[in-house]
Amino acid sequence: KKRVVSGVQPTGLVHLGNYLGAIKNWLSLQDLYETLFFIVDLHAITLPYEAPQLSKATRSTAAIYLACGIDSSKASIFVQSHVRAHVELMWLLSSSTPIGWLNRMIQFKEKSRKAGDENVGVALLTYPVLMASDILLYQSDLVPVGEDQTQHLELTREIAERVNNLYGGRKWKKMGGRGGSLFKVPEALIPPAGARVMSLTDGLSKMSKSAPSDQSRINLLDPKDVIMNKIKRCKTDSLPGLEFDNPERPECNNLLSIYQIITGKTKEEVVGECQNMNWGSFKTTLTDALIDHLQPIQIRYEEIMSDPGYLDDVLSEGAGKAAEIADITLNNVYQAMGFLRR
Ligand code: AQP
Repeated sequence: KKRVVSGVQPTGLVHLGNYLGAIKNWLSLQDLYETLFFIVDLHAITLPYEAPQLSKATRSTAAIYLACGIDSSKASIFVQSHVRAHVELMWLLSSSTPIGWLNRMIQFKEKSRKAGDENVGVALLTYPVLMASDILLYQSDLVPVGEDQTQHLELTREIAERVNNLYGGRKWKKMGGRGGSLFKVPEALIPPAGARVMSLTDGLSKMSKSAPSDQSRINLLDPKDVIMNKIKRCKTDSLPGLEFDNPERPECNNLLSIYQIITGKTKEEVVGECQNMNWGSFKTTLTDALIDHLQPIQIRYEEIMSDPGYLDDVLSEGAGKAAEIADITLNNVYQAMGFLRR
């Protein structure tokens, strides 16, 4: 079976974008592939954060994975920092990553501009090397990536190739290894179209955890009345009828797309049902569909959170399975790079 890895940062509340763009797609992946889904807590400290919130958000995100239907008997579910190899391999990889490669990362440029110089730690620059480590440790074949992550995956591929050339093959054999590639070079798994969820208050920017206004996103754990209120107040337009793909109507396209994915209907079905609706009745229809979809997830979430022992067991078993794979890669790299082994 091919191996797939993916993760979400515990930086805040998991929102509809994370769910429709990532977690929901993992459900079919766990049946097709060998999957490892982690909570990338080490990535969550690359921008200023609140320490007491980190562990809470980490548990909560893990519980959300399970509540959404990620199944620990199919996928390994674990916390990134519980598998020490992530940080160790990152250091080894960083010695072969030119600073220029990191300086050109768009996300670094954008996030550092927003955060201001005083708030930009070195980790924000080296973040993509940790992401490369997350992927390469597991010899992953496929990585589901949104548009915003394609540049980072390309960098991962470049780092893998460079380290394979510098230390793999015959050179590794000389060091007592088996030779061949140290890392598999992973491919992107492009998520289904329409899975990019935009902000409720601006159809041109993505729904995001870090956007200052909570009004701009639906969080997976938002209660009924909050969802109702957010949809009621979300940005719309004053054109008649509703339509997909009109560049003049990004909000309209976004809300219809959310409705389509959440109900599992085809685009044609949604057009047939909604094209003549006014905003008032569509908003009610969308709110009902969101509540219907999210309520069972919220109920399962509460059950999981009320049994901490269960969650601990899942995470500990997941970390154990992940570490077994990760340690093999890490030891090979140490050997190939010439480190004295105990
Ligand atoms: N709006 C979105 N639409 C579709 N997919 C999205 N993802 C995030 N936002 C959307 C996907 O969720 C996964 C986990 O993302 P992350 O935790 O690494 O955070 P992020 O990509 O930086 O996005 P966030 O959650 O909104 O956080 P901030 O505010 O920090 O940018 C990824 O697969 C991502 O593509």
